[in-house]
Amino acid sequence: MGWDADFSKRAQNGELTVGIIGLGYVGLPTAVGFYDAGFNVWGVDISERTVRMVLAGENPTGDPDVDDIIPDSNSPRWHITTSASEAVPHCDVVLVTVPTPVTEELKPDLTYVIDAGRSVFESIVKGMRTIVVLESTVYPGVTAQTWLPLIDELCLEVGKDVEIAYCPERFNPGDPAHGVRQVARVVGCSNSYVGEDLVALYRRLTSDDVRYVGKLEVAEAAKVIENVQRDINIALVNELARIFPELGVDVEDVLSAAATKWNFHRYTPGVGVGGHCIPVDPYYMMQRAADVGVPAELITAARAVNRTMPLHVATTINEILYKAGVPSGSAKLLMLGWSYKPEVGDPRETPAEPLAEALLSKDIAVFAYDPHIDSSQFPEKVTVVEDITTASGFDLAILVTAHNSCVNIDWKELGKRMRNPILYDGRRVLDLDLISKMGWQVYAVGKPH
Ligand code: SAJ
Repeated sequence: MGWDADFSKRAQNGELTVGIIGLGYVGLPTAVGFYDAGFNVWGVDISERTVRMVLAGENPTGDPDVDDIIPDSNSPRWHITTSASEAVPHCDVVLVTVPTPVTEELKPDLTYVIDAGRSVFESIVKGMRTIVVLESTVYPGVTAQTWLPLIDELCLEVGKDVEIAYCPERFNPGDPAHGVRQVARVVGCSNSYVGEDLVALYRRLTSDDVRYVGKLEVAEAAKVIENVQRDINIALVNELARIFPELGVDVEDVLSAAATKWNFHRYTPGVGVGGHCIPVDPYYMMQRAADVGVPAELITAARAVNRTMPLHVATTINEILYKAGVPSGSAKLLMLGWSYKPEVGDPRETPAEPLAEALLSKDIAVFAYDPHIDSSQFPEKVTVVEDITTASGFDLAILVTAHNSCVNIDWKELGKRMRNPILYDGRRVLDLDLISKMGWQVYAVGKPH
């Protein structure tokens, strides 16, 4: 099996076995997607808990879009295991969807990519020309740099025992309109015949555009800069959100006015940029640029603006509390939302964390309400509020995540229970005129005090 002249036809007929290594936010929906498209699927995860839950039809990820879509483990086309060595020999194609976080020093952490690659290549049946596709976000050059030495070490031969390719995941948690069945893909591979045949395979998965873009590095670079561009765009509006209040101008008024121009792209300032994509991927590009001696000055500067937004907001809030006469060391603050984005329960890189740390360092007691986040996922020093309808005694409430459950609360009743009814809209989504008529003092990121 593996790649041969009939691969494209077998892809079109669903006569391939697809392996997915890593059954997380991206891998599990991908495995389900290929199963639903009619393929024979082997899903592999090192976590016994994940395998156990998936086999029981339960969703081990935090993404509600994955609820209720997991196939029956009795299906002859659905195999879930912790063992790559069991799965890989059955597979024509193996997709690797493992995390690529950054270290504490903000350097790319490729251990998952290396370990997953090794577990696959060790299990390859020689002569099968199994195609191994990396989908995780990396910087240009990583797939070849990490996997080719492993292939050599195991005395495998590209073009005979194995083929490698790169097809970046573009999965957007909590956004069913851009799930694995709907989102456009690009494929990079040094062998154009293999690349074009992988296009035929991915076209069975997604209804959107799929194209071969050339060598691995082109597809690796495309994915990284997609998110770098987003980080820079958000950094621009966050920097403007610091400037315009000093000019007595609300940045949201300016951005809405500018957005009347046909090619102005509207972004929204906020308390910060979270998630496992946007605040992480720029460091990959920065690392690669440093490797080749061309400093990524704009990318680095944009990252710094976004990383320091939580500190900027904490300083502003401290000033607001001081002006309100709240005695230092006695203030109690309520954070509405903890997750990095609305309607998902994902605390990864959430700006809520550095915001809470900055507030606590100013002797402000921090309480947090987020029905999407399990109470065990909050830092110890943050007091979890389980029921917003009884929460009381706070000096300031800040909207950190625009969950419906945090935006559509009974502001009038909460105002009555506040010690000081002061509100800070950290996501610029609230009707502050209406809420101020309910007796709240209202502030917001990018809005003049
Ligand atoms: N954010 C802002 N202002 C904005 C947009 C976002 O402050 O105008 C913040 C969000 O609050 C969040 C962070 O940035 O904390 C990231 O938001 P996001 O909407 O980019 O959400 P992600 O991280 O889930 O990004 C994903 C990415 N998808 C993939 O990597 C496959 C990204 O490339 C998509 O553009 C994005 O979803 C999307 O379009 O929703």
